Amino acid sequence: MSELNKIALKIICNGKGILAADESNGTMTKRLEAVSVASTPENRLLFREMLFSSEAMKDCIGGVILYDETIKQTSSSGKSIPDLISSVGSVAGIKVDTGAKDLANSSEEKITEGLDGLRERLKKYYELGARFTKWRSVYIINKKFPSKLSINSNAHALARYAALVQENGMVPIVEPEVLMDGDHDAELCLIKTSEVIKKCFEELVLNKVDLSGIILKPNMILAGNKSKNKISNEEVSQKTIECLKKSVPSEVPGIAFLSGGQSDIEATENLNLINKNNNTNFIMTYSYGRALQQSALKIWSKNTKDIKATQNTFNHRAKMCTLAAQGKWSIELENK
Ligand code: 5MM
Repeated sequence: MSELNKIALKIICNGKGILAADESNGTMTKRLEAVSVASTPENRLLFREMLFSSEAMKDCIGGVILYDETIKQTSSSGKSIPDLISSVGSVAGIKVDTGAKDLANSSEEKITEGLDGLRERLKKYYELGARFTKWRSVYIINKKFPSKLSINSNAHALARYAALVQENGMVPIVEPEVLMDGDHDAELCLIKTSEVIKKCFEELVLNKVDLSGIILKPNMILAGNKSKNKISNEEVSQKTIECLKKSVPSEVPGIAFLSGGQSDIEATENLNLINKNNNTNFIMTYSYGRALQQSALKIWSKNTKDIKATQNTFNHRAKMCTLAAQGKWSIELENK
């Protein structure tokens, strides 16, 4: 077993999942202002530190994806944030892309940037304690999109990123996200997501990336958020498994889904069914941002001094997601 494979398994085995807390300052500002909390470096740290020091970290959260600001911050106990995370057996990770920019000659679409100077930045993040990384590509979807240009360019960038990350002893999370926005049906999502993922693996192989040392972070197969043809959670799970079976090479140890704008319960229920129906060898778990944090943020905003209530809310969400990652979640446990 390679070192990279060991790190990947440590992050996602035994029902553990990933807390995506890598919102850039722009996104975090939107999230905090939506609940009337000022977005200062101190408040961003305060909220995140509460999550990282909660009880559920030990048994549920195998890895935390950080943003550049957070990985360099110090916790109230004096420990660095990566040390705080590793002290409970979890692994610190870092978002290394520098964001999605307009794609030349297809301006409705995006290309994720961040390759310039990446090798040097990776060395610094390793020294700070990161052992895995994340790079997210985003794709709009309708009959015309994503275009071949967007699929090819983003896959190329993801693969070059992943190769550099492995060269520096860290596990790359490869995140191609086909967005939920639109009135498309789930069948189109299945077709387009399969095409996107297949192209990513073609490029990963070309770049000689060790597939046993990556984690794939895809979207689930869903109808668009404005679609009139919604499908059941059971169908979501079946179509998602069908897509991954067809497009992901068997060497990949695990798949950690993004929540993508689903409600926290929906993201949990869908993950649970995916695991109940999982007839592959892939570990299927979560790498949720909003679906793990939203409820805790809401509680915190009511009284920013109430650390206990905020942590209790986060603990419950993380426990529910970890049950779902084992196919053991139920609505009764959810409402207990
Ligand atoms: C946590 O949010 C990440 C994006 O932040 P920026 O847009 O500020 O760069 C995002 O990549 C996230 O990790 C994934 O989309 C998963 O989050 P969700 O909320 O979709 O589960």
